[in-house]
Amino acid sequence: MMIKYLFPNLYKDSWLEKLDVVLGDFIERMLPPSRQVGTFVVWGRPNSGKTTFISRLRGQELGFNSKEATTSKKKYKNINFQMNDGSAFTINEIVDMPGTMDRLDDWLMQVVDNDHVFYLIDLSRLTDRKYISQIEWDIRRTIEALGASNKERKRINIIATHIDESEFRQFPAENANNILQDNDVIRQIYETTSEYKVSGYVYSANLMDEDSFQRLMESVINDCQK
Ligand SMILES: Nc1nc2c(ncn2[C@@H]2O[C@H](COP(=O)(O)OP(=O)(O)O)[C@@H](O)[C@H]2O)c(=O)[nH]1
Ligand SMILES: [Mg+2]
Repeated sequence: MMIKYLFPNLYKDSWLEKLDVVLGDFIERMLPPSRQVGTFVVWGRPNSGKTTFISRLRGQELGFNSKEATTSKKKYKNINFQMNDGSAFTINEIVDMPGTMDRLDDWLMQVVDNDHVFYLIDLSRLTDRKYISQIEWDIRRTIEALGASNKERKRINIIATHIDESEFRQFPAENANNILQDNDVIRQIYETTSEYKVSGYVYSANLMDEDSFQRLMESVINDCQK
């Protein structure tokens, strides 16, 4: 720990080293244990918020690299995330993938291999017919893959981002989900999950807002335990 760096010459084999180990142990035990939540894989069409979502989890500054599109698959290990209520969780691995269509097959394999599956949709684009048919296609394929993999107990977690730029922005966050369920596109998604007997849930958030992100992760992590 610290002592090693403050007194490097005195440190080795001295009582300082023993004290250091004891202090380290003590501090470790005082910290709340971090829940291990398994591996995450995140996908969605370009600009749905994948990089922003992962940057927030990694405690990275937003916008640092979100301007440029992710062009290759990136994996991050052991992400520790501290919640505002003092609890913490560790994501064992998180996979960030390019949002381009040619990644669909790669995604479908990741869906089978990872513990938690997150597909992001941009709520502000739910009026764009072309976008709707793209996400409905991706989601149907994802649900099929889950259903066919003997992993149907695994959920599809849909995160509806950009709520602040959507028609749902005027509703208080705690009602957003009830209102969302009345939307045709969202209802269609729920119908697809029940058609394939795969469970799924649609969360919503403004990823640019710290509080909204915290609320989102509270529900997500709570549901990860089940
Ligand atoms: N207003 C708003 N902007 C967002 C939200 N999520 C992401 N953005 C912005 O949308 C753009 C695309 O996000 P990014 O994370 O790069 O998407 P990716 O292409 O899926 O990785 C960036 O300019 C983000 O700052 C959100 O919930 N609300
Ligand atoms: Mg990206």
